[in-house]
Amino acid sequence: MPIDATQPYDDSNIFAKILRGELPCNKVYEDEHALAFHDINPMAPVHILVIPKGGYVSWDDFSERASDAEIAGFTRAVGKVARDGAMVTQGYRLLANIGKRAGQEVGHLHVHIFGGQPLGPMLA
Ligand code: DGP
Repeated sequence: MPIDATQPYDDSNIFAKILRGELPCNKVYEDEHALAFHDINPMAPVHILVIPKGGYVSWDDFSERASDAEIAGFTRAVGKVARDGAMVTQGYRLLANIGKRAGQEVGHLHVHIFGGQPLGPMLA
């Protein structure tokens, strides 16, 4: 069920549990600001989620409340994961769903990285 991204951050969400080590994930990358892991339900040959270590509901919340260091660190981590996955030459897609109407299911900011095949039209 999509979440209301205007609500305050609630650390009972699945990705907060992954960050605390209470649930497993198939980790791709981790640093001070970010954790990246494979999506449990991949929609492309490469489908990785990158999440910030801090508790932010959505990109909206993150861009408003996160420090410059968190924003820089997280943004660089997304780029690094894509580069390390050698997706840059073939192209890839970044996507973040924000709120109910976009179908956001987990109330902790996550950026999807899709790649490994031609991706087709944006909203298909
Ligand atoms: P979104 O609709 O943007 O909120 O996407 C949520 C994504 O999270 C969806 O592609 C499936 C993925 N997901 C949900 N639960 C888990 C989980 O427990 N582990 C992993 N790795 N991915 C999950």
